[in-house]
Amino acid sequence: MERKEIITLEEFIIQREKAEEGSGAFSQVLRDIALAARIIHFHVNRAGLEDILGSTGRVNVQGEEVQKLDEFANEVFRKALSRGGQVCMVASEEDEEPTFIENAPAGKYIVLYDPLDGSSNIDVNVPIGSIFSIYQRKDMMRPVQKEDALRKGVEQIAAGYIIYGSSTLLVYTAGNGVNGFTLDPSYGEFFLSHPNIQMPSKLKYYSFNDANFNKFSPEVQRYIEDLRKRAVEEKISSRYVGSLVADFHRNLLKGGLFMYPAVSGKPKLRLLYEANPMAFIVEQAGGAASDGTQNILTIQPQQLHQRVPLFIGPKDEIQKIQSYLLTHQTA
Ligand code: AHM
Ligand code: MG
Repeated sequence: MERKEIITLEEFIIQREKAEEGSGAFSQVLRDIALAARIIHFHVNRAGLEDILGSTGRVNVQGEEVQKLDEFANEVFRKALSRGGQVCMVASEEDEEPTFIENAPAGKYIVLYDPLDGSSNIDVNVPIGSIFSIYQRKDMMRPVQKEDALRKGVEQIAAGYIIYGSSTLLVYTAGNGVNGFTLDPSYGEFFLSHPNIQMPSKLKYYSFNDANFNKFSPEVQRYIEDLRKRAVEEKISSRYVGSLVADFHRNLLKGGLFMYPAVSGKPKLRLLYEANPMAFIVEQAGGAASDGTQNILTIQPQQLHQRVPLFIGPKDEIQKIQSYLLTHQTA
C-alpha cells in the first residue's frame, strides 16, 4: 500500500509561503487562527465537564464567573489574533463594533470572524464551528478605520472554517485551492487530511430549515417544490444540521446545496462573517454562492452586521436557482 506523505499545517504554510514568496506575515495570521482553533477545540470537548455552558453570570465551583462558550471563543480569537502583530483590526459577529489592535497599528491584515457559529447546538453535542475571513489592509498611510472592513468578498485573500465535530478540522483557502487539516488532539497538531478539496458537481443533498417554508418568497417556494419533485429521480436527499459549518462541510465534500432564503423578507445569515468566507471557499472548490440574484462575493457591504439570503452549492444548481428566481419573480 502506498504510504501517504504526512504534512502538518505548519509545514504546509511554510511550503506555500516559499512557493508564493509570501512575506511570512500572512503565515503568522494563519498560525494565530490555528492556535485559537486548538484552544476552542479543547474547551468544546470539555464543555459539559467544565460547566461553562449556561448563561453568563453563573459562578463555577471555584467561585469564578462562568463564561458562555461562544463568548469565550470570541475572546480566544481576539487574543490569538492580537499577539502575532500582523492584524491591525478584527471584527466579530459577537461584537457590535470592530476592535483595533493597539499593539499592531502597522499590521497589514484585517480579520473578520464568527467565533462559534451554530451556538444553539453547543449543549446538545451537535457539531459547531468557527468561520474566518482575511483581508489585506488597503491604505497603510493612515490609521485603520471601521469602514476598512466593509469590503466585497472578492477582495478576501483567505477564508476558512474550523468544524468541531467527530474530529476537529480546519479548512481554508488562500485563493489557491481548498485544503483541510485534521487536528490530532494527542499531539495538538493539524495534519493535512483533505488536500485540494473539490465539490462534486452532482447535487446529492439539499439543506434548509423546512419549518420556514411558508415564510419563503413564492418563487423560492416554487423552486423548492420542483427540487422535491426531482429528488427521487435524481437521488437527492435532504440533510439539515442547523450549524452552517457542519451543513456546509458535508455539502462541500459530498455535493450539496445549502439555502437560507429570507424568512418573511428577512435574511438571517451575515454577509461578512458567514456568507463571504463560505462563498470564497466554495468557489475555490468549484462551486458557487448567490443571494438569489447575484454572486455573494460581488456584494458591496454597507454595514458590518449586514444579513443576506444565501444559496451555496454546486455551480450548476446555483445558476439554476438564479435563473429560476429571476423568471418566476412576482411583480
Ligand atoms: P448563529 O450565528 O446565531 O449561531 O446563527 C447561525 C446559524 C447557522 O449556523 C445555521 O445555518 C443557522 O443559524 C440555522 O438557523 P435555524 O436554526 O433558523 O435553522
Ligand atoms: Mg453565526
